[in-house]
Amino acid sequence: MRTEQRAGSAPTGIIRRYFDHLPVSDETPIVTLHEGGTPLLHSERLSEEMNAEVWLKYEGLNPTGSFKDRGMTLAISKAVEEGSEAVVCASTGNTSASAAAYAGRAGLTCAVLIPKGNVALGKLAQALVHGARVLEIDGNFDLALNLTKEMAQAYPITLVNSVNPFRIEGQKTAAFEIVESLGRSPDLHVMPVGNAGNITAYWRGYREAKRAGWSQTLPKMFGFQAEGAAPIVRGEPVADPKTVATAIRIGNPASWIGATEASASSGGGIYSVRDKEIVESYRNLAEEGLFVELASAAGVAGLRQLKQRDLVPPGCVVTCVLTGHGLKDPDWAIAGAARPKLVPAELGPILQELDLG
Ligand code: AN7
Repeated sequence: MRTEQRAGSAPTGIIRRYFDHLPVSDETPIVTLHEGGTPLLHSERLSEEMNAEVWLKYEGLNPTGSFKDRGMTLAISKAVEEGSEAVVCASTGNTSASAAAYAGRAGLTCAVLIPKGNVALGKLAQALVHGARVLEIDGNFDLALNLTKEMAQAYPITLVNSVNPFRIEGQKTAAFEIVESLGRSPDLHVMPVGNAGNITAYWRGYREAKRAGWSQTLPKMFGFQAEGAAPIVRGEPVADPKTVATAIRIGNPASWIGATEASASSGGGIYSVRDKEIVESYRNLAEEGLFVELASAAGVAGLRQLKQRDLVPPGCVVTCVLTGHGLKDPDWAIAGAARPKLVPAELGPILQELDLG
C-alpha cells in the first residue's frame, strides 16, 4: 500500500499516527484526509482572566472544519473494510459534512438526514458539494437519528453517527495529542456537549493515555450544554431543544451515559450556559484571532462559569476544545457585524473613513 507522509514528520492522519491504539489491522484500508494534528494554542487573554494556564485545542482546523473528521476517518475506513457500499447519518451539520467528504474519498454512497432549517449554511454546502444525498426532515436531530438507526437496521447501510463505536475510537486521539503537546494531562478539560460522543471519546483518550504511561494524572471533565438544549443537566430528554448554537441543538444525546460517566468519575460536571454567554465568548475568541462556530464557544463560556463558581484553582492547566470552524456559519458571523461601507475608489475618502486623513 502507498503510504502518504509529510516530509520530515510523523505519519499523517490519526489512523497511521495512532495505529497501535486503534481497532485497525494491516488489512484496514485507510481512508484519510490527514485529519488530526491540530494546534493546541495558548490563550493569553483567557489565562489572565482565569488566573490559570489555558490551552485551546483548535479542532476547526481539521480537513472538513470540525473534530468529526477524527471519528469519520475510522468509521469510513472500517465500513470499507467490512464491505459496506453506503453510509447514513443524522446530523446537525458537521457530521454530515465529514461523512460526505470521507464517503466521497472512499467511493461510498452517503445519505444524510438533517433537521429542517437548523443546519448552518457552510455545513450544508459541504454535504452537497461532496455529493451526499441530503434530505431535510420536518423534525429535529433526535428524530432524524432515530430514523437513521431504523434504516441501518433494516438495510445494508452503515450508520456513521457516534453510536458507531469507531467514531468514538477515532475521536479519542484528540486527548492523545493534548497529552503529547503538554507532556501531561490537563487539570481541567472543558468542552461543549451535544450528542455527547466527543466528551465520551476524550475521557477514553485520557484514560488510555494514562494507562500507556504518557501521563500520570487524569483531568476533571466538564461538559457544557446550551441552556435550551440541556437534557443531561435537567435529567430528562428535552422534546423541543432550542439554542442559537445549532450544532448542539440536541434533546436526547446518544452518549448520555458516556458523558455522565466522564464527569462523575473524573470529579467534573455537566452544566449549561446561556445563548447570550455563548455569543459573548464567540466574539471574544474572534477578537483573539480564533474564528469558531457558536457551539464551540460554549466550552469557553463554560470555563468562565467554572471560574465564577470557584472551580478553577489558581495556576491550574486547562484545556478547552474549539470543536468547529467559524466559516461553517457565515450567516451568523455577518449578522452580528457591521457591514462594509462603500467608499469611492480613491485614497482620500478611504483615509478619511479610516480616520487617517
Ligand atoms: C461544532 O454534526 O451532533 O457532544 O450531527 O458540531 O460529540 O455531539 C455535532 C456536534 C460540538 C457536540 N461542537 O459534540 C452533528 C453533531 C460542534 C458540533 C458538538 C457538535 P457531541
